[in-house]
Amino acid sequence: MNHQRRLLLLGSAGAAAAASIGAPVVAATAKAGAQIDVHIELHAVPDQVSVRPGTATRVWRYRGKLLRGDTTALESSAGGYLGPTIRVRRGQRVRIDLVNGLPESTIIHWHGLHVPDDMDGHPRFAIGPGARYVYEFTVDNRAGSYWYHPHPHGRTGKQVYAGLAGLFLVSDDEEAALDLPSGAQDLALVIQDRNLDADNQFVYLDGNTGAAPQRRGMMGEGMMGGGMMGGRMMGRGMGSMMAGMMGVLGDQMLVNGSLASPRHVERRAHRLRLFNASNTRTLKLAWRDQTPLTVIGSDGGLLAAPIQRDYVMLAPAERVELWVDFSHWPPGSGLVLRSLAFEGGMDMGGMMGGGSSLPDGAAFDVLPFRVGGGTERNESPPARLSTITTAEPRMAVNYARPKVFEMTMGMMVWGINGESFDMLGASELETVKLGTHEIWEFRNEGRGSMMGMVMPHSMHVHGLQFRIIGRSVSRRFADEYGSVKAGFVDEGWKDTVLVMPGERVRVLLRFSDFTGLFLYHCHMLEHEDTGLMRNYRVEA
Ligand SMILES: [Cu+2]
Repeated sequence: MNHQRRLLLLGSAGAAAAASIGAPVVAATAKAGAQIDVHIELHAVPDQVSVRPGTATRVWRYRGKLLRGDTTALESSAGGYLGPTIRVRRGQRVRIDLVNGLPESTIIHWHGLHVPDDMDGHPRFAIGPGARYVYEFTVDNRAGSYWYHPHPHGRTGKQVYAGLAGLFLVSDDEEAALDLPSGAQDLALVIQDRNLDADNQFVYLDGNTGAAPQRRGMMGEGMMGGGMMGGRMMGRGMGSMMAGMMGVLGDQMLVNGSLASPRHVERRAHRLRLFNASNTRTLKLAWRDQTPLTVIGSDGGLLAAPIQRDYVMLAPAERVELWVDFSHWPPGSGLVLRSLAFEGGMDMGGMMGGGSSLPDGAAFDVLPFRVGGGTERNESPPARLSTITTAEPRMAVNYARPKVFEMTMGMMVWGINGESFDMLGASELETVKLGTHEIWEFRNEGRGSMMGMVMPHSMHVHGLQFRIIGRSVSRRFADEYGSVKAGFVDEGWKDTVLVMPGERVRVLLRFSDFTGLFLYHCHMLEHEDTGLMRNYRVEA
């Protein structure tokens, strides 16, 4: 496929032009006549939902329609604003039509999936209001907990905050043979922090999100700098500008798109799939009673075997799967999933935080559970879960010279190696050969930052799953690092990795099947939107 030609046909300008004449934009790698197993239409639309008692919250959300396939392939979310959960099996051919019912352009990214570049939701494919983008791909991922969300350049943070996100769960034969907890015992929990005003509307940077026009009077247009003092609502001006770059934190925890209410669980084994879909906040998850966590999976599916952790770190876009046997607790007991305090989070002495009173790294309750009655079963997870090939750094073509990608800050703009986002550009360093392995090192040492300030980043690579092969931290940050390091789950396949202040993380990547232009970026969405995102190009 001639790359330049495809860009001409399918770039944003082309997409907009196609929309204006009503023609759907069909991704170039769609195969005419291929057998489709699942066909879904997703409409991105303004809506109103009950997020907490009182006035309904204006949101943007995905609404789905199943046009072909098993009825299990699409499940509407119960309450809240999340999009429908898409459930597919590895090997299925999927067609998904995105219909943009929003007043601005958008595009969907299938987070964690291995798909061709024009199916991946790169911002160059964003479509305007009223337009349709047709995705078609074969699900080639391991069983696991993936998700989908918008990816238009500069507006991903705002659109996700407004409510656009949904789950994409993949199953396969290897997983099915394990007979893991299913049905009501397979709980997906999407954790997001938000700020809500007194009228239950989301507050994002300089105003409310959602379909309604911003009510500037109420949002304190004149509150210039009010947010600097840690007020709930950021006015326009310096505080908003800084939060727009550093990140937006909320003080209200939402689970699956509504106020976290107690989950009633039976006294038996459960599979808990935890998603951190927050814009910027990192979680340090643990049971409040200090019962250790049994981890069975991460971003790219099941681990080789269950592992124990006292807590797990979960940066924005990371996932972790837990095995929990609730029969360990007496009937009627309550337990609480909590985020523990940690050092090294985004903190600028109360100046930051998008108006939240809850700093990054502060402790808070995420979700209470109520344990019901029932028989004691004492179930254990299977001792072997999956086949995970050993990561072999020597397979990398640059084994002797890992590529270094350093998170940098310029004049109010983020970057990688000093370069911010360039829609169609990729440097020589960012060019890789199809069929090869490479080692990349993400460095977070605060180069170019103001006042030596360094904050965590959540690095995500599109189009593949990678392996984490090494971490090191500078002495200056050793104490802060000590409060998080026991919570990493680096054993399995990953698409997103937390890189703490002062840290260097080495990953092993394989570029297979698809050439083209893919993204790698920080998944703290305000960082991404303000430049901490670049392309890499896979060449034949
Ligand atoms: Cu970041």
